[in-house]
Amino acid sequence: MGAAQGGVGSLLAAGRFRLDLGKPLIMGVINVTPDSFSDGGRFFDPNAAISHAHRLSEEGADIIDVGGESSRPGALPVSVSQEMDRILPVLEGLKGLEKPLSVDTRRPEVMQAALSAGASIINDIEALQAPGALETVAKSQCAVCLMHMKGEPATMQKDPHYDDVVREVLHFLEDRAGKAMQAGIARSRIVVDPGFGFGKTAAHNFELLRRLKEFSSLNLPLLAGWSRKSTLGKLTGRPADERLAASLAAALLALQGGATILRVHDVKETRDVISVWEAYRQHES
Ligand code: 9MG
Repeated sequence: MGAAQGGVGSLLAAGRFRLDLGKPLIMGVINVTPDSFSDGGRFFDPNAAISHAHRLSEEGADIIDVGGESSRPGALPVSVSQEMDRILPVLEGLKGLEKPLSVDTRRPEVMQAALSAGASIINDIEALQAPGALETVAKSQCAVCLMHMKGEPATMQKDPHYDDVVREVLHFLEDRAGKAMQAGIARSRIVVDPGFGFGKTAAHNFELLRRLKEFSSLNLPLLAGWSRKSTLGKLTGRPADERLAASLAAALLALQGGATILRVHDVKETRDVISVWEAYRQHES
């Protein structure tokens, strides 16, 4: 197993943090939006977002991911200033938290402001394709998550098509990681993510999950986000706040496929899944 992919001794360099990739990590989600699909705006108020981040941290989150723009299917973009107004007070309020803060944004201006406010990871659903994004991340020491998305959140679920979803997503991530490294972002700072639910049908999402091991060819740590997603709603017929069991099942399958970072809403329960997974792995012959 390559040094940056995960496994004993490999580390993710994220600003002043070094995250051990030898065991699965949990990224806890904080949506500072009025219209999130998963928590319906419960953390739109900065104080509510800050308390929730502390709670997720106490429950065992290794990373806190703060987002000020909804990326749910059908969501419309917000302005740069709106996005900053939402996330900066939360980052400010979390300065004392001894955990790396990640910011879910695709805009270089927001990335720069977030990094100055103490963020150590940029989580970009557009994989640093916005003009200036590669350079902004390159000149910092933060880690970056490069995610695959086909289309834009507003329209991405309108009949997405792939000839071979795994090949296309893999090729995209390889290309974006290559561009990031050419721009000066060290391999030890890069995470990749197939982007479950972003311009993909349920069949595409399950094909990616079934063949997740193929992503190990990239030799980079893999992040998976299945938590409460609509594919799980379609399967179970349940609303977002009743998708815990389905989310945990998907998290376990993602671990089995080689994911090293799980982006989740339900940290405490995901911690238990990881404990079972770790015990199972230790006793593997
Ligand atoms: C912001 N966001 C929503 N879902 C996500 C996922 O699956 N991965 C990443 N990296 N970010 C996500």
